Amino acid sequence: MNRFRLISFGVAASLAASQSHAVLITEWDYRNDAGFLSFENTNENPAGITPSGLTALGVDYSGPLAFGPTLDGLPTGLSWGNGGDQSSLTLGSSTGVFGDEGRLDSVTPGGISGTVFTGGPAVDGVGVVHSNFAIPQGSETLGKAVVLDGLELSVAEPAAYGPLDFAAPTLAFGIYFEETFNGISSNCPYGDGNPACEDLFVITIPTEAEVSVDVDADTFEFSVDFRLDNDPTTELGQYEYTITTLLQGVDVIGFDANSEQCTNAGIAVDTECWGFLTEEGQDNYLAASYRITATDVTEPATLAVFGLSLLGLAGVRRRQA
Ligand SMILES: [Ca+2]
Ligand SMILES: [Ca+2]
Ligand SMILES: [Ca+2]
Repeated sequence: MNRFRLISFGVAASLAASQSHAVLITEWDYRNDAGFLSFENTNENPAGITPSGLTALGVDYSGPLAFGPTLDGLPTGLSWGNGGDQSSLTLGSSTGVFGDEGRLDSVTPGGISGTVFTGGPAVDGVGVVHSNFAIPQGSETLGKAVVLDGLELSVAEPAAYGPLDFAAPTLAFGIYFEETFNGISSNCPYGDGNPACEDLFVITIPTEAEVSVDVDADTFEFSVDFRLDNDPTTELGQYEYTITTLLQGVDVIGFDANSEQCTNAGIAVDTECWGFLTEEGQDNYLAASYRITATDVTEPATLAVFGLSLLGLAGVRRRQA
């Protein structure tokens, strides 16, 4: 009994000691912008794909996946087709308001700034609109694009640590587009064929992200961890932060590893992949939002939380099987 008390006291004392100088960042200012790093038609050249807009928010790119000092100067829109009969992709921030069938009412092209609280609700980020309209036969169509998505954080609270700028891990998404034939809806490769065959975007995300998908809820999430200081004994190093990006508003579809869709998108062998289906004849809004959570890396409870998230992933896998 005495020994147990002694050990308990020892653990409590050491926890208290290790946490006495821990500083949790509770509030962040953020800037998020995204642009097309590259794009090509189905013949693997850029002919017939017209870029528009430019990223200009000055999002810092000095993170571990740096592509340059800032994200500025990348196109935010792509269009294909001729004259008045065009389809397009537009990167922009959503209002966060969902309209009929989960789709957004409006999107503002370009980046977005705001405030996000650690452990708080998700905040608006830069999403994408696919304006999906019939284009003339023989037109070039989009085949593949790479989107560079940058999130820059600076510490707002505690104020004593601000404004500590931090370039969160830079993400490069691959988008592989399949423009489907619209003629006979009973022969559609994907979706319900109403009002015509839905088009498909298979996405690839960086290997450092942890993916969690709920196909039934049409929610695609991925998380990336970061630290303000890699030394856990320092006051800023005791917490690891996780940025989770949520993509919502468009039907999510899963594909088996080594399927035609995953292989065409360049997904590694034996790796499942996911896509988004977009309806013909309308604007399809895929909204992006972010949330930030923190974990005390000095607490053994981290292991329990990690174990639970693995169980969650196992559940997702089972549902898709
Ligand atoms: Ca189409
Ligand atoms: Ca189609
Ligand atoms: Ca439909």
